Amino acid sequence: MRVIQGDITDMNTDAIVNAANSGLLGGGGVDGAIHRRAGPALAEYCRPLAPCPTGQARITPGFGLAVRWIIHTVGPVWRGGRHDEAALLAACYTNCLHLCAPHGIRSIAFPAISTGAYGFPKRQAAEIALQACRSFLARFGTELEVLFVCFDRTQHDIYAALLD
Ligand code: AR6
Repeated sequence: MRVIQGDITDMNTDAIVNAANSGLLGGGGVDGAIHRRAGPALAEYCRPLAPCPTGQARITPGFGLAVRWIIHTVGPVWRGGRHDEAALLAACYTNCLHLCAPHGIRSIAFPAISTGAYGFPKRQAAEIALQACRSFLARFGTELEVLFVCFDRTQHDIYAALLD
């Protein structure tokens, strides 16, 4: 597991993860950036895969992106922490990772799901992300490379400190 600062649409891992909404047709933030660079064929492909419930994941080709696969997951909207937000966020990471082996994915890049428009506290979200991925790797995925791509310095430094 590694953290880097950057734009997830520049990654050349086997797969990148999109922080989508249940409609899967694009939006703002990382979702908007991915749909813009992948092109309109992505939304067309996504249409029959919707709705995607919170915590679950759907896989599509990468279309105009350098990656072979995009895994779309829907993070929870932060509503104070008593609405199962932590478990749902952990499920996002775990469900994305479960799609890797069946699709031959050996490297995957995650954004900080739910920490933008959905308002999840950044440090808690990073702890959940790392914990979910760490448990998954311990159980199944010794070969899998997991990258956390942080758009801003603050988020990067939170991950870096936790990974240390
Ligand atoms: N690369 C990496 N990280 C990014 C990028 C990028 N290009 N752009 C933003 N981030 P958000 P959410 C970071 O809002 O909170 C959308 O409208 C950003 O700094 O993209 O899960 C969807 O359609 C933040 O840390 O996703 C949904 O409706 C993190 O990505 C909703 O927002 C997540 O921010 C999902 O909200």
